[in-house]
Amino acid sequence: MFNKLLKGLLGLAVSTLGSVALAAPVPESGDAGALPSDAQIMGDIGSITSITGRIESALDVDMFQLNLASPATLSFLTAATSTIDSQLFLFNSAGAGLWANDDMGTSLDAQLTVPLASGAYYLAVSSWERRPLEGRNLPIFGDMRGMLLAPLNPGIVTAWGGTGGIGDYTINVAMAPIPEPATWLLTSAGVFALLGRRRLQRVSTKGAGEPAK
Ligand SMILES: [Ca+2]
Ligand SMILES: [Ca+2]
Repeated sequence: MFNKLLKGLLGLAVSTLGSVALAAPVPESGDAGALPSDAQIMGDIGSITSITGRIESALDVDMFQLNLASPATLSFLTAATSTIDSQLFLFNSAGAGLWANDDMGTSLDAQLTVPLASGAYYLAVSSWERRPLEGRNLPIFGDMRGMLLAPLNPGIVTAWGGTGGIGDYTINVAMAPIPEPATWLLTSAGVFALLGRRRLQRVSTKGAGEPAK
């Protein structure tokens, strides 16, 4: 049974490596839209290692729709090779703001690292200081440097305000799965049961070799 478990785990590791090997950089196709209705559809986030594109005018914003198959901590990091003062914005499947960042630390490159449930999300990239607005034309996020920002206003993104610089970007994508508590409990219980059984087997084998009292 222990060998079976080991084989199962090795199989899982090999299939995980296989899926990682299939992940690839994805370029912006033409000019990605700026709102959920015309965002570029990217599919499964696990198949993407990076997104490359271009902010081609002072008003350009690129939005990408991503699907997360299971809970994970996702990292979107604008690479230092990018030639814009990048900002990253994450929206839920309805287009409401979740998280934003302009600069992380002393860098002008934006970064988002956040735990997320499975589902559809919209990631937008813009040049500072082009920012998302909700239906009343209020900014969805504030404009503070160096930190992860939660939304100021809960409305969904309907437009963008301000202008930004022109240039290229690369957003590196990384994903660390979050095990579901129930799965962990079941796995731990299984491993403890297995270890307990092996220990009992050892004790009984040892006991069999001892002289009877
Ligand atoms: Ca673009
Ligand atoms: Ca920035």
